[in-house]
Order: sequence, then C-alpha cells, then structure tokens
Amino acid sequence: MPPRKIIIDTDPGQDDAVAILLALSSPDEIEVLGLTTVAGNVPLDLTTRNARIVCELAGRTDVAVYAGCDRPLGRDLVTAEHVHGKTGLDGPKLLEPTMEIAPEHAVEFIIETLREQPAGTVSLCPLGPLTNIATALQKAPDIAAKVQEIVLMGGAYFEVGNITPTAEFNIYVDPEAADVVFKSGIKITVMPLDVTHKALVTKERNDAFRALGTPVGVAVAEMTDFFERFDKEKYGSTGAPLHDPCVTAYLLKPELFSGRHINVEIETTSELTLGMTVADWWGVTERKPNATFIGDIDAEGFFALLTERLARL
Ligand SMILES: [Ca+2]
Repeated sequence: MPPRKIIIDTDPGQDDAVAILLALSSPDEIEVLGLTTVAGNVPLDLTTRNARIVCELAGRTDVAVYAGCDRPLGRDLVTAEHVHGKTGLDGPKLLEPTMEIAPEHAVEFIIETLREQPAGTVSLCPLGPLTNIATALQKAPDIAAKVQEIVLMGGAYFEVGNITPTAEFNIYVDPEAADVVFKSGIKITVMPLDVTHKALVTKERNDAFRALGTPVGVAVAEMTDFFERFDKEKYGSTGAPLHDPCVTAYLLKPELFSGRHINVEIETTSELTLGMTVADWWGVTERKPNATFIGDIDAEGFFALLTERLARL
C-alpha cells in the first residue's frame, strides 16, 4: 500500500512536536504533504518557529511549513504558556530554525492540495484550534468532498475540560471553527481528553525515550519532562498526557484505540460552557452521528510504537 497522505495542522506545543516526529518517523505508512501552523498554545510566529525546529530535529527540512491563521475566526486568541512555557517548546535546548517558511498561506495550501489530489486520498490531522481548517472549508466548500478523513485532537466528554471546567483547550480557543468542522459532513475521528489522559508518560516511559541516546530521543524526554510539571500539579497524574501523538499513532495503528460513532455538537454561545464538545456518548438524542469519539487506548502498545518509531529518526 502506498503511504497515507496527510497534512498536519499544528500549534507546537511539546505534544504536537512528538506527534509530528512520530509521523516523520514512519514514511512507509505516512506521507506528510506539509505542516500548517495555527495560533493556539502560543502565538503564530512561535508555532511556526517551533514547527520548523521539529522538522530540523528530524532531519526533514524537505517538509514545507506553511503559516496559517494568527487568531480565531471571531474571538481574541487564548494561549497556554502556563502549560507549554514561553516558547511553546520549553524543556530542551533547541537551536533557532534556519529553514524558510513556505511563501503560501496555510489555508491556500490546504485548499490547493485537496483540489489537486484525487478525492478521498488526503487526510487532515489538526492538533490545535481548528481555525485553518474551518477557514479553508468556508473559502472552498468543494474541498469537503475531497478529504479522506479528519483525525483531530480536541474535546472531552468524561474528562469534561482542561482550560475551563467544561472545555478542552483546542475547541475552546475557536469554538466557531470547531462548529464548522463538526458540521462539515467529513468523516471525523476525535481524540478527546478521555483518551489522551490515558496516554501518560510515566518515568519508565520517559527513561525509554532518553535511553534512545539520539538527539530526538533526548529532546522528547526533555520536552515531556517539562510538560509533566503542569499536569502533575493539576491532576496529580503519574506523568504528562501525550495528547497530540494519539492522532498520528491512530493513523499507524488504529487497533490501539476504541470509541463510539456518535453525535458531537459544539457549544458556541453559552458563557458557562463555551467550547464544550456535547458528545452524545449514551445515545440519548436522535441527533445524527457525525464523529467517531475515541474513549480508550492500549497505552503500553502506544508507547512501544512511539519509542520504536522515534528510534528511527
Ligand atoms: Ca496542539
């Protein structure tokens, strides 16, 4: 089988970095057509910087990085330096990137790529707020029919929220964009906090990254070390949740994950619950299923895959 073509839409973010590295480590299965950056964890100039750092760390300066939207569709940007540090990639010592930013806007790249490629052959993998994807769908509604699948990190049901009591960060930052995506009719697979909070970097798992002894292994260990401080304090968990890598791991080994095909709607107006993913997990409405909402992961299998693949970089 030829590798699956994807565009990674991202706001790195330490966990975005690991998700990108996992994709780049697996060229037999995944062809990364480009990275598109969006404002989220940190502002756009930093997410665009960080995406290039990750490509250089992986030795993949051939992967183009396109800068996208610098703010949500209709709101002020909310960022998460309290989790990711000032740069978004705090932890390891990383060199400033030297590779160029691609001249095209990320939204144009997404539209053109989907129009160029045969229908149903390109998947979108959003790891941040959904602003670029929604903007592309609004500007070029014809592309919806061409997307193979959207596999995204965002939302929560059982875990409810992390940026507010009821909302996960990526959806909360741009709920209107999320609403456009969830109403698009495109096949969607969601990695909510319900599953990512089960993908925890324990000390043993972190040691396994470090023991790779490569620049990538050491950088991933240092990034997850940094990330861990926040979650340990907040949740008392045994390690940092690797949210975004669940997306790329799903492309490689979907059998590690399980969930339900259900209806998911986005709250866009309530003051109290803005950005909530209203997931009909128990099927209590007649609303039509529009997404596969993942709930469980084989965490041992996930970390075995991740460590084995990172060793290839
Ligand atoms: Ca992210």
